[in-house]
Amino acid sequence: MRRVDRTSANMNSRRSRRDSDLVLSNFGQKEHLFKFLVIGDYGVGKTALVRRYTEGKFSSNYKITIGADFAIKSLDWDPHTKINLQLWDIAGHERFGYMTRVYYKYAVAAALVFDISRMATFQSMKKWLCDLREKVTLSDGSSIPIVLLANKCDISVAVTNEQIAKFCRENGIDAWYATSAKNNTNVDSAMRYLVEKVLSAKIDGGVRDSIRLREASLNRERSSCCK
Ligand SMILES: Nc1nc2c(ncn2[C@@H]2O[C@H](COP(=O)(O)OP(=O)(O)OP(=O)(O)O)[C@@H](O)[C@H]2O)c(=O)[nH]1
Ligand SMILES: [Mg+2]
Repeated sequence: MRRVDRTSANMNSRRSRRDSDLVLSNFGQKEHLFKFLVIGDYGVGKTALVRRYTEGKFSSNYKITIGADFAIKSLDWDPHTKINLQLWDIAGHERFGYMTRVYYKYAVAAALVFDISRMATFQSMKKWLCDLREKVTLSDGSSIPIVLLANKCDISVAVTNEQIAKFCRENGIDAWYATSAKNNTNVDSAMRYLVEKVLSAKIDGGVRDSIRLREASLNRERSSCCK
């Protein structure tokens, strides 16, 4: 996975193409580039999920993510559509939190990840959700599609399905999956769900222009969701 420099200037200068765009290939095939975020507390398995999805690999070693990494996965969605997913794996440790605004920019969907064996990481979901909704909206003011991932379902469970379903109901999250990066459980399905949501929301054409990062002053209006 590629490490992302922790300054917006470097990030912009290193981009070879826009974060989210639509191009027509020579063969009349539509090609999309979608930026997805993977967020949640440290150690919940964000990097492991991204690695599982993009490389088909898993390691039991924990190597903390510094700042953010990203990885690309190309999907031949249908005979007319190719999708390049840019998965941004955001460091979960609080000391990197000050950069989330930059990392979230131009995202069109997000996976919120917690560790199903650690209740505290589930309780943090509200904070991550609020942060995301405050900082990223579509041009019509709606929030980007979100999926909740209860990761490490291959080990002991500390959060029940009922608790997860209730959280989703109360917070407007339409889907959640019990995942295991280790056993490759539901990782593809969760990502597929997000792609379908983005495509069906018809934000695929000129996505970049349809996403805007809210200014700090606007954020204050919505900050109540975390209270
Ligand atoms: N059993 C099990 N272990 C997992 C799973 N996913 C991740 N892990 C382990 O959990 C630890 C943390 O995983 P990471 O993917 O590095 O966690 P992270 O969320 O990226 O953490 P930060 O980079 O600090 O934000 C590692 O030791 C992984 O091997 C899983 O599905 N099952
Ligand atoms: Mg990581």
